[in-house]
Amino acid sequence: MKIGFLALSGVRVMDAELLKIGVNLPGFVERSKVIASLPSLGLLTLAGLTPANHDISYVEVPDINDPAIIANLPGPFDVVAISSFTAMIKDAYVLADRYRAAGTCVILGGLHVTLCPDEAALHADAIVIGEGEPVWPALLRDLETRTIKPRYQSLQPYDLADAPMPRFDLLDVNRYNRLTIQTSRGCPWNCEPRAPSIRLNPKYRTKPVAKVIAELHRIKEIWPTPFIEFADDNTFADRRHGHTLMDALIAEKVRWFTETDISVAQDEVLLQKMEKAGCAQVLIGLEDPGSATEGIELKGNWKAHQHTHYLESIRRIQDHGITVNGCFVLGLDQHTPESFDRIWDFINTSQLYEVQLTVLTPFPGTPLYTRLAHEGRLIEPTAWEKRTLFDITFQPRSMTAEALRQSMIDLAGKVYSADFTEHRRRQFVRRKIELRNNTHAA
Ligand code: B12
Repeated sequence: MKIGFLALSGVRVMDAELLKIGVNLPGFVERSKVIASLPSLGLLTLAGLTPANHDISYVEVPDINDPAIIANLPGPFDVVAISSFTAMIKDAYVLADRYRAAGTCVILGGLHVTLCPDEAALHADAIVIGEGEPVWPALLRDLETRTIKPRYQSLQPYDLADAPMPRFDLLDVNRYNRLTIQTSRGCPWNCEPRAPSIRLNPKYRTKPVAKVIAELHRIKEIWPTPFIEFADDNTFADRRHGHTLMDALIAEKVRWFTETDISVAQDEVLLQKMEKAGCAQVLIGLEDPGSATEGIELKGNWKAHQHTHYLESIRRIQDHGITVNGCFVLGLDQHTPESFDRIWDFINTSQLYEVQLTVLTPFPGTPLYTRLAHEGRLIEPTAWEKRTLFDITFQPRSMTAEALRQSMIDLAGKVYSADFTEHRRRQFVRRKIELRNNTHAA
């Protein structure tokens, strides 16, 4: 069969003013360029599980709203497999409907399909709920024997020891300035608004380090000095695995970025290993540096008790030459316009190298969505295209939606101004030089 693995590329923000801030300010231009160019690891993984007798290709469909793109869709294919995040799902449905109208069999899977299967089923010959690997081989066999079923669901957590080699070789590697490798799935901190791999299967699992390194070697075959992003929810949640991974990575001489939590700052040996292993940046969900994080995480409020040592932790990590990208969630129930002054003060004194401001986002299928729906606080409950982490899709508790939007715009204006961005960069470099001089002097 001729199979097309189709990803909808790029990033999205619907609110024109937030978009303008998002793409115009220096900190963001840099980041959005980087972000916009990552392939779909989910589809590359399924391609890796597809037997060689099939003729497969990986295609990124740039903008489905462009008539020229929709008129010249890639193909022809016998089957297309389309991946889904919530913000682009309506585009995915347009794409799916077009292919089906042309007689192509359409399989839909991914996060949004898992969260809203009944809706997705209206646009596909078959949908896959949950992780793709456990059901993909059977689904392909059913396609060959024309016995395809409307739904496939994987319930058991997939053992990452069995993970196939993603087909990085299908990529036009010149399009990307980083590539992803997944080292774990899930996160033990079950945060209320988060909608990543934990929603595919709740069990936290790690991939054997040898497999991670083998994937890196495969990437190096097509890109000898790659920049890697670990597509994890929390790379160091299993500390022992994290140490083993770092031990193996040191010899690889690559630069990389990942997401983790602030507790890595307490593990000096791990930080030393991360530095040696080429860690360029860690993204850490600080949510709100005040006690307002109370309630965001559903397991013991661990994050709420961390803010007192955030500043010290950020310094410790950055003293290892690893920049911290502090991620703040705006619009929490406790937030009033005054909270934004407090967040700004924190950012200003934190010496954070990079800052990510996002708005609380009720993704379907999350505890946050259920709670806000129950409280009647969702604005346009199914405006999936606005689930971008920037657009405001709910009624905040302690301020109006417009006040939240304006406060966000004002804060972003300060945080991403050319001067402050430059100041953050310089601070980091100055501290690096200071530490180096101290080491030489000692
Ligand atoms: C890398 C990444 C990106 C990359 C690459 C995206 C891509 N095309 O895959 C970029 C930077 C482009 C990106 C963009 C965006 N992202 Co993003 N991203 C991630 C990140 C960090 C890792 C995703 C990943 O690679 N997972 C690993 C792979 C293996 O998992 P997977 O894709 O889910 O695939 C598995 C299954 O879902 C299934 N599957 C997937 N597709 C298909 C298709 C078929 C046919 C089948 C059968 C199965 C199947 O099988 C796979 C293997 O089990 C996650 C956060 C995280 N830590 O998980 C956020 C995350 C996925 N992103 C998110 C968001 C919000 C966005 C943006 C909307 C941001 C924006 N404002 O533009 C855009 C939307 C992009 C789009 N085109 O739709 C949210 C999505 C929440 C949701 N419910 O939709 C997440 C969870 C982050 C968060 N804060 O919550 N993102």
